[in-house]
Amino acid sequence: RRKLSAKKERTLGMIKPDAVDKLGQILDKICQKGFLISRLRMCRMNRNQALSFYQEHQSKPFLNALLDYVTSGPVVTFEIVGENAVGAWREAIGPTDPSAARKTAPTSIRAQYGQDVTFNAVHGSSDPGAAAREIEFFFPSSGPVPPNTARVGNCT
Ligand code: RTP
Ligand code: MG
Repeated sequence: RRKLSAKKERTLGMIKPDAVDKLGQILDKICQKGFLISRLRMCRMNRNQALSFYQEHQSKPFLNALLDYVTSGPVVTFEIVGENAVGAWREAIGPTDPSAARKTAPTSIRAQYGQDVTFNAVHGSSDPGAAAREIEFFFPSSGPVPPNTARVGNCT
């Protein structure tokens, strides 16, 4: 029986450029953990798009390294739908720093696929408000999502 407090949520997940060559393994792991992916696309962000996506980090010392990283190649982004999706997905990816993840959350995605605190393989929305904004960023509700057919599209 569903708990009264259980609420269906949405969150935005992203496989960052350095982990896209492990796409199959990471998607397998996501499915094994029981997540439902409702929409998914592959695209490449330009610097302005990445800055907009990471606007909460505008004044952080790691901003430029982060923008270099996420624009270095295509990303695979997806919407996850389910009870407590935001928190459950954050838990599944593990702590920001993969070396910490390997100690405290060894079965997490960052423990297995992350390299270091910058190159940490995956993203997860931090809260439901950020999730709504980030889902709209990659899956805009007005206008068609640009088709990515023969080649990887730009994230416009
Ligand atoms: P994310 O947003 O990607 O899910 O990661 P997060 O919440 O765990 O970490 P956040 O603080 O939001 O940082 C966003 C991304 O910036 C890079 N980063 N580098 N000290 C550093 O050099 C540093 N800290 C964070 C990571 O790629 C991180 O995921
Ligand atoms: Mg974050």
